[in-house]
Amino acid sequence: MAEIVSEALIGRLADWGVDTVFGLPGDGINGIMEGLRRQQDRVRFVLVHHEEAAAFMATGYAKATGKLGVCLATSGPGGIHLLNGLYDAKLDHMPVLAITGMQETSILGTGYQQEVNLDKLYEDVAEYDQMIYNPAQLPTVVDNAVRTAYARRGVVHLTVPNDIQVADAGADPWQHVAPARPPQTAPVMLSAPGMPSDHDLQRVADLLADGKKIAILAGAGARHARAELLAVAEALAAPIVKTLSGKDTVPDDSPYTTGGIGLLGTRPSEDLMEEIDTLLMVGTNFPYTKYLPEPGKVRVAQIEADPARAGARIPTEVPVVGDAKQALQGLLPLLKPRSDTKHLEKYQKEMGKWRKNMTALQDGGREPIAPQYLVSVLDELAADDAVLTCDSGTIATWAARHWHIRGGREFFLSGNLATMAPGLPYAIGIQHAMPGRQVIAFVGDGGFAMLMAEFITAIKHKLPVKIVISNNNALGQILWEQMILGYPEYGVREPEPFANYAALATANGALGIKVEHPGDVRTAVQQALSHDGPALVDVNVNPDEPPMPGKVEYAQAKKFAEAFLKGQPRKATIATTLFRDKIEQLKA
Ligand SMILES: Cc1ncc(C[n+]2csc(CCOP(=O)(O)OP(=O)(O)O)c2C)c(N)n1
Ligand SMILES: [Mg+2]
Repeated sequence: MAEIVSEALIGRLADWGVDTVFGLPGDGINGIMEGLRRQQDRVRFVLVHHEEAAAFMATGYAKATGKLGVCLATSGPGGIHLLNGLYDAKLDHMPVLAITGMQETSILGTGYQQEVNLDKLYEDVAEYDQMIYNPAQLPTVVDNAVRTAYARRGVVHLTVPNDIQVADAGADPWQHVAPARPPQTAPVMLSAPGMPSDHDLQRVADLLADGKKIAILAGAGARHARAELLAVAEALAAPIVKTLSGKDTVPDDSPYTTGGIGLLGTRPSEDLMEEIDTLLMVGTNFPYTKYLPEPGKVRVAQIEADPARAGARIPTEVPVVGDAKQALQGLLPLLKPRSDTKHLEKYQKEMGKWRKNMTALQDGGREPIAPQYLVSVLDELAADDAVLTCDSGTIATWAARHWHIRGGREFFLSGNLATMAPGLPYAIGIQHAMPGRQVIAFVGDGGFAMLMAEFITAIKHKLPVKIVISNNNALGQILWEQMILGYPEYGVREPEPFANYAALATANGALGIKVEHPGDVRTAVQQALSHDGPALVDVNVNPDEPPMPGKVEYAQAKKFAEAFLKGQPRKATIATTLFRDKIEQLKA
């Protein structure tokens, strides 16, 4: 059998170390499916139920492994479905390759069925975006695509017309008229050097030496630099604030962290940002600038991998380009260790109070179930190297505050796109890459429902993922946002009764447990975590539990009160929950 283009395409990806492709077939990619069939010993194809999920799986795979994630969709609608997941990869800087089908070359431009110009559609999302017109372009375009995905840390796209997919891989049908050979390259790539210059590092050290009250802000780009971050924090006697995507940079119980920042962050982090005179940003492009110190009030140094992003959020005196781990290693010997630890101790004390306040909200005696209690049980029972995926919603606040990074735990969610629904597909992508790890998706009812068919994917692939749904029968996050805007909630609650997602699991042969009372939470989570296969725990939680900011500002409280006055439904239960939250914290 002569080698066809699709076979060469998949083979070249295997040469690059690709072992998994997430996708869904269609008449636009039957040739590529044949390529995958022929290469099945080298590359596994994971059949999903929705292309958006395939793109999320590829993104989750890339987030957890650092390797290229690959997804595949048919021409037209399939390619359109991929987009949300691809934008998630783009915004969180993950190397992901999308392969799509295209109508055969002879009818391009004739308005044939499903003729969508995917190369044009992907122009904005992709760093490299190429239609393959001629088998001779292979394998170089594959090499270029993969190298670009890694080098620019983003999305790349190859679209292959049907006739090219099944063409002879060695075919070169046209006369050559350019003074060039058909391209030939090797599947190799080297990362840019990660160590900044001595001069730049010295400037960072000098700036830090002048600082009296310093904070370190660590993001996802510093996930591989835990030891270095802690060593620098110790030397500077300065607390580390973590962005949500950087939650697993350092453990939550470390005396060197004040936890998260932003709406779902901690009060000590907010106070710290208001008090400091010097900020060291490491591996972060934190977008919520309102939570950064006021420009002009602080001196800022930043260690950032991408020169375009160094100094992009706040006036930065010393922007340094490099890898977080290597740069911090280079910086450490230049720092004079501080004996005055008053600044650090102040925030350690504040964190002691904050932790007590959070523990007080993990009240297992409340009916309906407090979502904070649900996370606390999961936190206690999950493995020390568990991977938690999460979605946008109030669940992100509960996970940020009540899921604790310890040991080798990891945490992933859609950081910058903040899209709903990736939690479940991320878990599937990650479990494929890490079969031995405990992988848990902590998601809301809204996000889960969007792509819930992928739980069937997990069942069919016998993936032991654990799904824990914080089911408040509402788009909870938006409910509170509407009230903070000063208006009563509208169009954000599902009609009663609460949906039963556990039934979806049991009906398809997985473990599914519906929980309605706090006394049943622990046993259900325990059972799911120890179950040898996919398991889903669907927990009805209090829909009136507000994710309060770490520090409530007067303006926010006023808007909240305005919403009440304008006719906010369920005022009484919301007020009761808030009142009980405060009482519990005062008791603690
Ligand atoms: C695709 C998408 N649609 C809408 C939103 C806006 N949004 C953010 S959080 C949220 C509510 C999520 O509801 P759920 O998953 O049930 O979590 P909850 O907030 O109730 O805990 C919505 C609608 C979004 N981020 N992404
Ligand atoms: Mg919800």
